[in-house]
Amino acid sequence: MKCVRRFLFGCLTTLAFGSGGPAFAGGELFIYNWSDYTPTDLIQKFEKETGVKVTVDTYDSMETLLAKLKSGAKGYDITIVTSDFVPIFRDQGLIQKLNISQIPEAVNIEERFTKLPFDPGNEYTIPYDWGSTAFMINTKNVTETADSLKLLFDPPQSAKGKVGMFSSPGDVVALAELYLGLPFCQTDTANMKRVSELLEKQAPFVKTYASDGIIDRLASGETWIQQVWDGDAARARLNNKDLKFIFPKEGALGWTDNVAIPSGAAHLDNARLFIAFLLRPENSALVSNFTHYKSAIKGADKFYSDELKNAPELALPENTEIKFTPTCSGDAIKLTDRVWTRLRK
Ligand code: N2P
Repeated sequence: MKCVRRFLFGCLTTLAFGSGGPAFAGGELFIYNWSDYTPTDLIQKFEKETGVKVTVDTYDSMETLLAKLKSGAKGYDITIVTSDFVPIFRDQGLIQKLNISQIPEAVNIEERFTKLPFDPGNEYTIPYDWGSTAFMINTKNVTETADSLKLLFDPPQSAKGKVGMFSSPGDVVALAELYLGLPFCQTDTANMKRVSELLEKQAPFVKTYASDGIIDRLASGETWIQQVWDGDAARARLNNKDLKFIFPKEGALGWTDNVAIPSGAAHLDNARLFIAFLLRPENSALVSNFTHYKSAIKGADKFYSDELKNAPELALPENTEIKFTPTCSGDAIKLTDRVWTRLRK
């Protein structure tokens, strides 16, 4: 079948979902993704195969994405939502159903990623990649025993002004809860007071609360003890061999990042085309080889780079538990926000 741009909409569906091969669609696609998270080679390949012109815009946290979409921002066709936030976006009508049954490539999703509690059956999302959150140290400057989140939350005097934390209240509070041995999404005010006190005590050691620019900050030595995702840690280590990702004895936070279509997306067919494209193992591996997070697509591992296969950050020790963060209730989110406002005032 031959399609030219002006006849696009007549034949796009067949091209996107029926052929299993390259599809020429034309038009545009606007992606809103985490920073440092969209591989150029992936986008170039998609543009070449489809003739779609892609524009990528970035955010630094789920809170930023949520605020942006809630404020009524239109113009995005694809966004990436982290697991615990998916129900929040869904319930607020900010993302739309994918009609996954019309995307044949969906059979490529590893079975365990088709039944996750935040989106069973992949009604609203498909996995982009998945990973864990803990911390990284610069072994040249930090010589203390590094096996516990204590080093991050109660750092040595020598690391004053050298600690980096995320800018996302949810991510910071969840890791603090893990350290304190508290269940996630606390609604108990006494327990949240403990979280608050821990973070207030840590604050004088913190150089910056930011979730973007972490790879550079670690590699340049601006931070020595840094809250980090395992993939960003792997990428930072490539530029600074003194960096070491720590698997804390308390465990690490687990998450999946997921591709979703915002409500009101203007280029719906191209969004679906991009999703089908991402579901092909060789394309999902392009994501993983760049981000250094694992793919949830069957067969993608065959296309992993040696660097990714051997990354120590992804070699979870048997005794380290990954604890996937659930979606917090409105009350728990309010308490988290209160702790955060006090911390950042
Ligand atoms: C962005 C990495 C985001 C992973 N550099 C967190 N879900």
